[in-house]
Amino acid sequence: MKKSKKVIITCAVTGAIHTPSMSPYLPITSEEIAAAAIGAAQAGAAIVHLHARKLEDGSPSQDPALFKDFLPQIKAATDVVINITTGGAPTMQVAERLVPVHTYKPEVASLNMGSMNFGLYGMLERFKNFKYDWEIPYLANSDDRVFKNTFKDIAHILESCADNGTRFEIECYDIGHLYTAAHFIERGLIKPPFLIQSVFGLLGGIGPHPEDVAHMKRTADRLFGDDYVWSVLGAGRNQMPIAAQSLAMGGNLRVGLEDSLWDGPGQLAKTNADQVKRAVAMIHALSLEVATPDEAREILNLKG
Ligand code: KMH
Ligand code: ZN
Repeated sequence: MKKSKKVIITCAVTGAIHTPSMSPYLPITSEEIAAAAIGAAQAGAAIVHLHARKLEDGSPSQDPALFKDFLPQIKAATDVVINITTGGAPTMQVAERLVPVHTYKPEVASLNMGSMNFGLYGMLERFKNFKYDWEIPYLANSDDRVFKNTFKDIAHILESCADNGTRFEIECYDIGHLYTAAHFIERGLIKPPFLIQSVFGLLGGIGPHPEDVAHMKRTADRLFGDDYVWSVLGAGRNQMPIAAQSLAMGGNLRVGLEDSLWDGPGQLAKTNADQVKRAVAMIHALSLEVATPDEAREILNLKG
């Protein structure tokens, strides 16, 4: 793992997993997404990971016109690194998922390293009073849905973005995804430093146990040596415990309402910045430092 005293905080401000009725604080409109990203950057996030949502019902959308409504606002107010999703939502086809990244050629884009079950079990029971027609089927049908990221899909994403200078946030939800990343590195389609984002605690992927975290890092160390920058995210209640484990092991972290709606037990996070502030406090408690966007650019060798 490439080590640094500076910890890179990524904030994923809205995503596509949570639905609007789960939290009044989930950013939906361009103003809300811009304000969330700017607030996260001001609190210490070096990178913001961005999805868009339809105004009328908060459903996930990869319409580049929606991104156009918040990207300039974020860029005008901060120097935060922009990271645009290529995951979109598990219901979308790859061609649709790629449009915003092809349009805006960001410094960073996500890249999901395998097809997987993406279980949203439990959310229907935990949350009530869904307001929009799409929310209940979106959650209920997750038990028969595959988040499709075949080798062909991954190669297409890498090849079609090859001239953009975009670095990928390589999302690894299980150990096999590290080996898939190694395969694409061997094919020359991904260049160092590799930003490995390990995802823990999503149903369908690796669990959040410290043994899982240790195994992920140990395997990444063996496959990528000093050529990779390691970041982690924990789903839901696992968010801060997973972040703490990464910090203790010299890694980086991702927070944000895409990954968890919570700011402590039973307490909905009112802003993305609240979660970033928790992460900053943990970093300082361990006598570590928070990377600025420019320091993140240097560590990750971004195009700037
Ligand atoms: N939703 C996260 C677990 C993407 O946008 O490409 C992973 C993610 C997917 O961020
Ligand atoms: Zn995402």
